[in-house]
Amino acid sequence: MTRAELTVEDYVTGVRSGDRAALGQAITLVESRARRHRDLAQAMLLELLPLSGKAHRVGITGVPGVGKSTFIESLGRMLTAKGHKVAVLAVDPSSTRSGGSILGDKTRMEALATDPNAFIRPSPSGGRLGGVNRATRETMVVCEAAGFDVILVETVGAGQNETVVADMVDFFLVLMLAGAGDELQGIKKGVLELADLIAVNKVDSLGVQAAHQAVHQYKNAVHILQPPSPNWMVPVVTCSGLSGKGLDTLWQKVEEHWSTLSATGEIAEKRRRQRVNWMWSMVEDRVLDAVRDHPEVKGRLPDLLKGVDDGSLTVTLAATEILETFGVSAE
Ligand SMILES: Nc1nc2c(ncn2[C@@H]2O[C@H](COP(=O)(O)OP(=O)(O)OP(=O)(O)O)[C@@H](O)[C@H]2O)c(=O)[nH]1
Ligand SMILES: [Mg+2]
Repeated sequence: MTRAELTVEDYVTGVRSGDRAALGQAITLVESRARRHRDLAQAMLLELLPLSGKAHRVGITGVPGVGKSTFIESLGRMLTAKGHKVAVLAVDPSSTRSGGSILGDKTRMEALATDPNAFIRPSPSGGRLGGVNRATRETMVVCEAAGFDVILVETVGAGQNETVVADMVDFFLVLMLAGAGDELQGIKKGVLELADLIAVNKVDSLGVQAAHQAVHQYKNAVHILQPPSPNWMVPVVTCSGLSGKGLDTLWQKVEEHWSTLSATGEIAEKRRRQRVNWMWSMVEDRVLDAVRDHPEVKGRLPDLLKGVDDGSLTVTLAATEILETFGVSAE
């Protein structure tokens, strides 16, 4: 059967039955930017939504080469061995440019990719961050409805992606390397502010002293930041994605975070806030697209840009004219 022939019920039944081909098709539907797919996708999501929400959603970030893919492969396998069903999603709007990294991931996550209790989905290609964001959040719903109880969302630590991912997960994990200041690692202080846990990775290649020093350094960095919750002090641990060392302890922290913050109601509150943020960011995206695509706005734009450029027009006047041309009055 081709995708065009599938009904909402076909998708829902397929996803619920745990059929992987159906899961893949449902995600492709969610990722589609075609108007006719959008209504179908939303109708499907409406039915899947009550079945979702029970999974641990964990975001994982770190600079290129920190070992994210290797880490996720080991952690994923450890979790499936414990009986979990693990979905791995990626948020990386630049993945079309670095197409090689997806290929690399396929080989790096070889064992996980063939694990019947794991499901790996790279980011939708060619998307802007807003689009990738929407698709990933909705893919999460589909995976949870399909029975996945751990969702790992990977993103490259190199820009605004981290904030976007931190705002769609319950737990945000930052992988770091030892022996380099955060400036050297190209990671901004802002990322540490988002962290629920910091893991110094590749500990297998470190001496005891160096590992200890790195932990100390990040503990100091975390210490001066506001904790993400009064009930959660950000732990700094060491691990090795390659050898699997430390992953057990690390996952215990994730579980501990989940049980503590579930009990206080903070997980539920965080998710509620995330949904509201998501709604508004989607409104912003759509409105901005509509304004930019408006034929009359497009016609006026060259003159307005020129005016803003050469200083003959104030920015406020230009913005006001764009909005009025679009149909939003200044008052
Ligand atoms: N010694 C050691 N090497 C590791 C470890 N994890 C990853 N590596 C190596 O580090 C390199 C990068 O690992 P990846 O897992 O691809 O890193 P990544 O963060 O996914 O990289 P990008 O996808 O490019 O952002 C590879 O050569 C790995 O073999 C580790 O725990 N210990
Ligand atoms: Mg990778």
